[in-house]
Amino acid sequence: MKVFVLGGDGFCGWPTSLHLSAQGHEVVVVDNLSRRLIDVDLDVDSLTPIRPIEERLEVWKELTGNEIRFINLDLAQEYERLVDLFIKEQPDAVVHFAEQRAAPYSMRNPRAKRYTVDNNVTGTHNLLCAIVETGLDIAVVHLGTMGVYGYGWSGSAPIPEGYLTVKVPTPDGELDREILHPANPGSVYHMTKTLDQLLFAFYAKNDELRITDLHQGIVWGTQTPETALDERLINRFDYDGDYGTVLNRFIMQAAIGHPLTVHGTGGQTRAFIHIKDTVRCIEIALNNPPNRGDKVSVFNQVTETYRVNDLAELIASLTGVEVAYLPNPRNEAVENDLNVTRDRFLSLGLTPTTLSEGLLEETRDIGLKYAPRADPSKIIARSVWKAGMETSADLMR
Ligand code: NAD
Ligand code: USQ
Repeated sequence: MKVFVLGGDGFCGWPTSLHLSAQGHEVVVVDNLSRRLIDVDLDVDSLTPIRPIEERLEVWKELTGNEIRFINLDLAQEYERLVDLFIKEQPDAVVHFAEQRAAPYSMRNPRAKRYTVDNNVTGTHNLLCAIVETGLDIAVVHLGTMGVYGYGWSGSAPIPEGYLTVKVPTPDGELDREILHPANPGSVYHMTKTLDQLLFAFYAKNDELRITDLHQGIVWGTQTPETALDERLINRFDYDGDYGTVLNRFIMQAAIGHPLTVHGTGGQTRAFIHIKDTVRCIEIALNNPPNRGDKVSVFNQVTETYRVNDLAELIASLTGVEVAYLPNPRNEAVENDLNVTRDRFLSLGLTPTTLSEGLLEETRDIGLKYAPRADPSKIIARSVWKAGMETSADLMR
């Protein structure tokens, strides 16, 4: 299969590109390198020493003989180039990772809010519109998020895979209907993913595009078998207050002896998946596309759920580091239950990597090994959800 990986230089996109290439697919990475520029703007760096995309691809070819091409293109800004590229290359499928993905960054200031909406919504729409304009039958696999469902909306009822069956009262009795699960985003970033869902629903209905939307939980870990082949292929590891996600942040914090930064009580329950399983899920989704005329195919791409506080206590007990309960900079439920249906990937052969298997390796091979590269001043989360909210950065003044 010829696969375009949009956002193929990023944390999920890079290991996915290598995995698909290793499976024998022809892979083209399309990325505008905006994520690297945001690092420069925020004056932060990946904990792991990531190499320029050109060098990454040269090393991959040198080690495996497999060629991955790179095209620097802005999905949200360069519509005509995208159309020309599709006509010239005729890909079979596109994996769409190319969005601004950090919730705290999306709440940072008006500029970041507007950038996140413009970049994510226009990028996704450009992709769909270009497929229709070219008339090509390109299957789309998009990385959505568990956050589209929100937390606690339906109490302890399991979150279904995308669709909810409801009863609609009418004068003639009740109608059974299947609807997209109500959207309940918790940040401007998560809101863009709920808007993506509507774009997909429309283009699947109107133009019969074949679309898979993967509602992924928080990805943890760093390496896959392919990125671990050579240090020059290493995946990125974000730990700063905007882009670092909770479990990887705790692993890095423990490695440098920084108190673990629990927001609020830590009663927030979230869904997680290891990066090794992310790449496998994408491959499974590519191999099982919907047919033309089908509704959007939705998978919940998660393997385990944990309460933030339990993760912190677990890592503290393994490493001896303290847990710090900090003011929560986010406007989110203090605590929530989370019960997620995740049958589809399991039935298609996914064998999950569990926290108990991967945590020690991650702490040793990434956290401790690259600890000297950490800048502790970048750890505290400073982006607040509403003006006037206190953060732990305020306490440190
Ligand atoms: P990332 O920021 O590391 O990677 C995104 C990549 O897309 C970057 O390389 C960036 O340069 C590129 N990009 C962004 N806008 C672009 C544009 N307009 N044109 C071309 N390229 C563009 O993010 P990630 O962690 O790899 O996440 C990838 C996708 O997976 C995102 O859509 C995110 O919402 C989703 N996701 C991530 C996680 C997670 O925990 N990392 C969890 C659930 C879902
Ligand atoms: N949290 C802490 N301490 C920290 C960092 C986070 O307690 O140091 C808490 C947050 O307040 C939140 C939870 O941990 O309650 C998760 O935060 P996160 O930053 O790990 O994850 P989130 O902001 O939800 O975003 C990440 C990715 C995003 C993806 C999402 C999947 O950045 O791209 O869509 O996970 S999900 O959460 O399932 O929607």
